[in-house]
Amino acid sequence: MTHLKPETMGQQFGRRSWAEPWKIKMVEPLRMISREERERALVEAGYNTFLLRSDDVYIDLLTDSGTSAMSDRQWAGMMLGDEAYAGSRNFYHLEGAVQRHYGFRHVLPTHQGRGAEHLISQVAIKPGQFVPGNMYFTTTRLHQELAGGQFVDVIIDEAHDPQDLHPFKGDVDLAKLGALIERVGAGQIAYVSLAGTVNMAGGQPVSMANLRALRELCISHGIRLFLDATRLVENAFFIQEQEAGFAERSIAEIVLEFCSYADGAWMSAKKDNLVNIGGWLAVNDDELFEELRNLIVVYEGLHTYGGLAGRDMEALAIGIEESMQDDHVRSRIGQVRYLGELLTDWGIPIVQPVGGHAIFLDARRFYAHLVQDEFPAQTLAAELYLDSGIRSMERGIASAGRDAKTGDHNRPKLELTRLTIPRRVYTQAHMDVVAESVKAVHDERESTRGLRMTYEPKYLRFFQARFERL
Ligand code: P71
Repeated sequence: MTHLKPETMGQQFGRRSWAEPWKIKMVEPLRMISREERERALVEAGYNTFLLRSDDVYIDLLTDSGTSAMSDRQWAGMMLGDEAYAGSRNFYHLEGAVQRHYGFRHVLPTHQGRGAEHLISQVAIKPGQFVPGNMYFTTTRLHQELAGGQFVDVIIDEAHDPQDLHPFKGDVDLAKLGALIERVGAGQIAYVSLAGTVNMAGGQPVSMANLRALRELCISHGIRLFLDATRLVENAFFIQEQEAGFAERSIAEIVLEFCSYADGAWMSAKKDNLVNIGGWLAVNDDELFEELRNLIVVYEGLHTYGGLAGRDMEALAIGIEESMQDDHVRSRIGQVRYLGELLTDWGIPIVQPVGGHAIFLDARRFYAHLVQDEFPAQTLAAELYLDSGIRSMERGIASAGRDAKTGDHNRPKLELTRLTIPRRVYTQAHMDVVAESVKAVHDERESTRGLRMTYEPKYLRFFQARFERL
């Protein structure tokens, strides 16, 4: 065997290395069970990674939602929880942090993102109205539909092609939106629902230029624009890096400008904002706020806690500040990209360009011999778990559910398996182990069989569906 000279990660890519802007103060042991035990656990879970026990998982890349490590400052903040039923001081800290960093006037805490989605959908959608958006997200679309709305995908076509290298695949196709307005009339459009970055497209960003043009189009038709701000900080990183005129602007400044073009936003704070639970909803309009503040007491709690403990709101207020720091965002996305660079170099099909929060394996090309109805992405998630105990998430035909009218499967173009990287949790060595496991599963791809669904729940079926090997 030839002896290769070891090189650091930076040297391999011809640059100086950088490192995470933190050090580790507390560790949580990981456990790896044997291959036989994993096989048993997988059958028991019906080949659905959502149904595995986390004790049976080695490296957990199911989601970046609520799985981040909090800082020492956030933990200290937890001890300063003011658990008053009404008017907790931590609420005012949270309100101030959202106002300062996202720029909206009125703020409501919610138990998590979907709590906020529920409220905004119920208040801002009239039955029969349309809700155009830059690709669907599962919970977002469901709440829009439950409020009587109909989601319409107006993202650019490039977003549906995993190999297209467009730098802003989250952009809205203004011609598609214009055609919808023409067809149904502006009055039949509840609002435009814009996510930055776009989760289901692979964590792909929206450009500021596109948003500015979108804003103008909305204003000219009197249509409101609401943001899904869940991973907006990550979106700002791509604007800073890729869009002309933003290289010298901070992440915080870019986020603030982005939000200035919107009428409000909902947030799953479990992602960008670095907390294990929480969300918020923020709007500018007084009347709209009035209605939301009234509805929140029915579903979430009083408007100064919205389903969160005082300590949760404090950790969230601090998490918002930390999430805006440039060196934090750079190392977070840098880690995702490192994994992406390895897999790309080894010829493993992934969504390109690599987005903000995850590597999305392209299961269609990975398992070219499986048809979509054999659940290639679900199969890949199962095989990865079997190989190494790594947990990933299906984002394909199972996630897309059924057509509300015809009852047939929705068959999305993207059939993906997501390796989602929690923030501040795993190291570069973990990424190496993950990459090698993906490669091992890839090497065995031709002998892999697909799955059949044996149990299908009515709502968001992917969470609890069960499968069997074909
Ligand atoms: C993710 C999640 C969590 C999740 C949700 C549904 C199915 C599987 C996993 C949640 C989001 C999100 C965006 C863009 C709103 C929510 C809901 N993502 N918008 O990616 O990504 O927030 O989970 O706090 O209710 O694993 P919530």
